[in-house]
Amino acid sequence: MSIEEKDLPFDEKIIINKWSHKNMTIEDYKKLHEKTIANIEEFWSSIAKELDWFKPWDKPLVADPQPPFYKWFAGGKLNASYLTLDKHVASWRKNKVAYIWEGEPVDSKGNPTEVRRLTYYDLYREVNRLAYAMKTKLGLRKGDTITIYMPMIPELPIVMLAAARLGVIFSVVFSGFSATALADRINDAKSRVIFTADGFWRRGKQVRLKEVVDEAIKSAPSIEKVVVYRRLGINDVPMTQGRDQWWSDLLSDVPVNAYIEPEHVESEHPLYILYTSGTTGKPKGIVHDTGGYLTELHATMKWVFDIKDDDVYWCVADIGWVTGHSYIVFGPLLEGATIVMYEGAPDYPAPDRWWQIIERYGVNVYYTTPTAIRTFMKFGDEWISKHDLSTVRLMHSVGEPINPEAWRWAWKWIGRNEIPFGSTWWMTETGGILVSHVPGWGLIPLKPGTNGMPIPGVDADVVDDEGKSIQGKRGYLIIKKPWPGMPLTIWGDPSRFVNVYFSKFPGVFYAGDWAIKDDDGYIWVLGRADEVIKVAGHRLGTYEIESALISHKAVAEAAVVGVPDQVKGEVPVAFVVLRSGNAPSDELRKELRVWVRQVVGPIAEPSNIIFVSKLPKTRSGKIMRRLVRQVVMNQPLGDATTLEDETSIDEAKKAYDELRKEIGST
Ligand code: 6R9
Repeated sequence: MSIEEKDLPFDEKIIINKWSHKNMTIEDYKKLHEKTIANIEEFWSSIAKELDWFKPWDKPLVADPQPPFYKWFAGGKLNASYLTLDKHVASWRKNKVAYIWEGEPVDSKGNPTEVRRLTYYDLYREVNRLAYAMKTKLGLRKGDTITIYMPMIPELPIVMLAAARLGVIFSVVFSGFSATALADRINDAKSRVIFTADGFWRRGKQVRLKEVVDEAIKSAPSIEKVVVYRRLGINDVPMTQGRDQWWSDLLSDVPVNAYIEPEHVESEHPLYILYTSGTTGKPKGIVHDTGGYLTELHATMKWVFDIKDDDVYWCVADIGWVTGHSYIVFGPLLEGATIVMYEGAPDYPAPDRWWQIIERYGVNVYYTTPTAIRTFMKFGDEWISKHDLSTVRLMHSVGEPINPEAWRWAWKWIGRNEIPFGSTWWMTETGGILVSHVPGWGLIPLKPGTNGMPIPGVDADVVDDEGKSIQGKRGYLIIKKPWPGMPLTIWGDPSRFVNVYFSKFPGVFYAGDWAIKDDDGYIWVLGRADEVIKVAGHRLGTYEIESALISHKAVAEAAVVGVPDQVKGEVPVAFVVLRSGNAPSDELRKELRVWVRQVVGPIAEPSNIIFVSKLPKTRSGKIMRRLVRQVVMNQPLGDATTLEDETSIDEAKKAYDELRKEIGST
């Protein structure tokens, strides 16, 4: 839901009186913030010192070989698995619960039938056992790459942590992606091993995963071994002799107390690759380092989430996306937090499942999404009002802009109109939160719908086309100085890294988002300035959906645009030109929707497909998606001087109007 400039309630400020210990005025915040960015090396070093390093760094920040390629804490050595596990196991936290996991299935009374509590010691043991098997049986070594395609079960972080222990670089692929998408990601990372499961529960149904992996491997020849965790216990899972192995068999003879010395990796050693969508081309493998990334997570866990040892913390994301990597796995484990993890759908068996979870475990710190909030608003207040959510003392949302109505609803029903509640802006590329309210550092007044301000140590701004800082007007969000969670590069494509992020405004990071900095200096991120869309918070490239459509035998050309949706924020709508010999029909429309689900994944399915005979293009043949979007939005076209054939717009309009009438939607 993009927020129009005119709708921004710039003057509305809410002071959280109950947050007396660290309230701050806007002026004080800005003054202190200035100091933190004046010397980023010194500032971030003071944070990094709070982690345990095997070897201290020689220099806090080194360009290597030149900007924008940086090494944070160069010369330093550490290990992510050591910091998230061994360190706690050597302390009083040894028997503290790390994960409270709830499976989706419920009994006849609606109570969950599977709840697992894993202490730090449990996790430590499982990670060591798996690392042992990875090393001795699968021959995995520091610098190797593996792919993980697993549902929301504790074994997913266990694989991530075991890999990190060995310095093995992992790439998690969201379990909702299709075989084709999975194969692309395996091939790009050249993984030798893939970890998966037989399946998982979603909305009362079993979703099978192993078959998807088998399909992907047909076109991903680097895979030598497949390790399958039995989550569902289904019997007819296809297993290929010599290649596929059950997790339980792999670990059957590994002693309970197996111990693997954590690899002392360089600060800049890649911890993981995470594929994300961009404007064109295949998804980009964003590479995060170890030392800088963990430093940023440590800082944001304290500042943004104000995490305390007696908190129960819940981030509702899926670990397949960056939010889960940073704020279900590495961030909260680094702090020794107790983390809730839920397998299934928010509305199963009834629309109050999430509220039950908050109540059941007494969640104190809650990290949620605008789409979820809007979905619950639609279900009606009666579902939330019957639950005691009074344990929640702090909350944030992430993934897309939050409209003030959704903010107000959540703040009232979950936040009792009294707790800090922000919308944290960041991206796969940034590693951690960069623009936010920081109640653990200094809380400025809240404004419903805003993202807050750049966090300490982060020099973010909004600029015009010339790169000049602007206020009160829409511009581009940029980060002017390096920050520790920044990507190392794009896996296998360093020049693309420079082109995509550091060329629009040379030397500074271009996020690709529209934003406004208001008169108080608060940042409002409005949405993407490129061909990326956020569907229910999931990041997709319209290009990926177009490629999927074009790969269908009936399709000649396709243009996909994101259009606002009341609940999901945005949904993809496709304009399709058919190859000769194919006629538009409802069956074909349906077939194409299913096709996109299969090629990319269910989240990419277009909400509408409109058949046209031509697409609006420039004289040089480039599809003008901006105009297509204006048609769908029923808005004036704006500058259309480069449009080659105006009848293409008239036709698109007519076709879309007809479809609208047919389905009776807006
Ligand atoms: C963490 C995550 C990144 C894109 C980003 C922006 C949008 C994320 C937001 C937000 C407004 C927020 N975005 N958080 N927009 N307010 N609080 O979502 O990473 O999947 O890489 O998406 O999401 O458009 O550029 P990722």
